[in-house]
Amino acid sequence: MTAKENVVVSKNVKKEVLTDYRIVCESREASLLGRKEVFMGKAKFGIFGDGKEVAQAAKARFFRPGDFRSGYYRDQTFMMAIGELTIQQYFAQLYAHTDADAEPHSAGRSMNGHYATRMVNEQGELKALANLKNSASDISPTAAQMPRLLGFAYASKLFRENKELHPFTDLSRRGNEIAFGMIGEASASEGLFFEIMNAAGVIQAPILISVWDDGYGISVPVEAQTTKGSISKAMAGFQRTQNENGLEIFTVPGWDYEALCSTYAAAEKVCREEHVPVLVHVEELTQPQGHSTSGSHERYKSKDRLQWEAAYDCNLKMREWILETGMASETELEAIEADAKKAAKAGKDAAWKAFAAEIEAEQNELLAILEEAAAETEGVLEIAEQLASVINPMRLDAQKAARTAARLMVNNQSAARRKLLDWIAKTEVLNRGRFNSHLYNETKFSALKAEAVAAQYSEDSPLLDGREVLRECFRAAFTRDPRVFALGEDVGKIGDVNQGLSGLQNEFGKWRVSDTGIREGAIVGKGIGCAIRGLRPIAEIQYLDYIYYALMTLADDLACLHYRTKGGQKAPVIIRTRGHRLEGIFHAGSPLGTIINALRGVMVLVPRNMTQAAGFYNTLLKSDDPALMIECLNAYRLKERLPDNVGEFALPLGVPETLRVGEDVTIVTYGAMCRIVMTAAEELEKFGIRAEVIDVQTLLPFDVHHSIVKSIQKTGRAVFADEDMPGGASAYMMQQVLEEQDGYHYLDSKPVTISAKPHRTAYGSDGDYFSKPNVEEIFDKVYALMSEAQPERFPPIYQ
Ligand SMILES: Cc1ncc(C[n+]2csc(CCOP(=O)(O)OP(=O)(O)O)c2C)c(N)n1
Repeated sequence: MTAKENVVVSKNVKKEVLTDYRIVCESREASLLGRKEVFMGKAKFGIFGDGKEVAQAAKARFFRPGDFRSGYYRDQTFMMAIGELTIQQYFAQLYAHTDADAEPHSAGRSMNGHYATRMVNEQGELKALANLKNSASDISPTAAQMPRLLGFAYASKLFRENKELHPFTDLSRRGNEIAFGMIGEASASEGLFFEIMNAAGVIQAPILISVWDDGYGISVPVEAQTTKGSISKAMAGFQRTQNENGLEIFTVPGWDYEALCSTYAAAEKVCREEHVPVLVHVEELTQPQGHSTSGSHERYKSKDRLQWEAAYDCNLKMREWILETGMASETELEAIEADAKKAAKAGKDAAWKAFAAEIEAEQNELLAILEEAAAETEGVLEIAEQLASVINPMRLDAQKAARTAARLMVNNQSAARRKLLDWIAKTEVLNRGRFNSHLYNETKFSALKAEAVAAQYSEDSPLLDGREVLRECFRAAFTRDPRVFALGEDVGKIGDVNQGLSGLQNEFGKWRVSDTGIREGAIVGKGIGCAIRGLRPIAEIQYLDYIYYALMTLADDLACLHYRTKGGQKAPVIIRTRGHRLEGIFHAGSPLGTIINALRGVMVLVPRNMTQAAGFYNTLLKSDDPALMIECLNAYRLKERLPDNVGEFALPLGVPETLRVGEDVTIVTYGAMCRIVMTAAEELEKFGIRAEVIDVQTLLPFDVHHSIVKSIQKTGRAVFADEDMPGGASAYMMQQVLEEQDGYHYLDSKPVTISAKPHRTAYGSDGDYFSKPNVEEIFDKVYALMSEAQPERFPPIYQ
């Protein structure tokens, strides 16, 4: 379907059109200058939005306060048109200015073209997003913007359909907000694109996505990317009909301003009013400067194609159209173009000045110190001269100079050396703030600052299945806060495959406890998008083994969101899953090494039972860090006592629990291994070996008070046991305790890790026994450790 209506030329229309023309010209000038800056060595890399300006300006006309964008690195014109990107900020990002006031999109952390709006204030509170124009924080992997795009749209669905959310007017106007998506046509080859578009069609989520089609994914043409060489043709089966839900699909040339405006007007209406997802395939776009500063497009585009691109440059076509309509004269347009050039240059110059001034100030301070030091230490003068001669210096130049000089001055006790060391210490703190802060929440909403509340038991506390303890925790959470909801495969009707949520859909309704299709990327995306919009999702991955489908989104989007916005956005989603031992290759996963290394930035919790899990859920729901909760797959039917305050008790994160006191050896473990290690410890006791068993409870954060080292001070021996592969999370725990906590000081024996075999778990009880650590293996390895130290007392068993 194409929608092209005549735009009636009135004074207002003329003003709007010329405003758009100014924006597209400024954006183009910024792109042209940006490329030059990279080639002059003032920035490392550049990727620009030239060739997509007109379509973006047209689309931006329909972006309202409360709406959300989830797009990619070509969207500069859109961001400028909605008023969320100034030219100065554009260049500040290109230079990697680390000041969030100068570069609010990422505080210099993301490469250029990666936009975001700041949704969280300095105190860590969410702003009134319903009144703001909001943009997700862009990431580079192609199509990675899709999962959270669905989440933004799903939140609108919830805000509209769930009446309990209507009072949250700061967050939504009853779900009238659209999620604006943008993606390149080649990126639409990714699985996530199809997964998310399918999900949007199923749930009828208000996504308005544009596919910017310039015919190439870097050098590979669209015919090699997409069936039929056209995403709108390939997606035609998703088109809604009179009787069936689906998507509304439009196609429109990307150089036809008038057609673009009318297409987006029609698209917005159906999307906003009816919550119908819309795909706008914007064809015939160009890329005047090629893909990025990494290479030139002349290498792979034919002469004909290049000629066509020059003739169909969208800015040029818009200009021709304005002249044709008589809306403005050649002279008026020339004036706009000249102004745009000036504005781009002024923005660029101001950004560079601000960026360079900070670096210069720090460098000048150092140069003064080095000059003083040069009088007494040979070689320092040369260092200072070299630093002073660097063109466009970076902070690293000053650091290198300072540290090289410090080496030369190691035997010097002068005042100049003191000043130099102070400068190094001071800038170390500053640079930590610039480059290493905000991996986790640093405000009062940090999960580490949530108040702990002890579990209370009375004589009446019933003994229940573990899954019932969890269910009572969830019931309390749903009752307490209407923003809390759970979703996932089999979560709704049957209350999850282990019935931790059973009956809760009946009690709270289908918008609070919802089934989803089998699409882990979409589940996690819903969680992330809804959490960014101020809701409190518990998004379930049915088994830990299936997290890999979502791992890319969790790692690339969720885990680094807080870091890459320097605290400008937060997504307090809880990813709930279950893992460790059960059965076979795909239901016994415990790849915690993989997970904790992929997900720094997410709290990773490994409770040994459902009561501990409940206590952690309560803590997480009071705070704003995202978390992955791994419940023990084989423990839902084990009996646990229900705390009387199941809805309030809250366990602190990063605080291990000693499950058994001993003096001979410390065994550090977590999750389902706790019970196995405890049984082994009982066996060891029979042979006079007293093992101290510590459950770390959370891997990220890990033992924040360094309590485990105290146990090793006592025992002199450390064993780290889990079900991960060799060198996985057991090695991580060893590194944390022996290196971070200086545990190596106290060791009398070699440290030991006990893990699963380096293959997946074979099926059946024997498969489990011979693949995962078992009681006998733990016994033998601990016994061998003691035998090595005291062979008379503990003679070798197998020799
Ligand atoms: C997952 C992933 N694979 C590869 C890349 C490298 N890459 C960056 S952009 C790009 C081409 C994207 O083309 P398209 O989606 O058409 O967008 P365009 O750049 O043309 O606007 C590729 C392959 C990437 N960023 N992410």
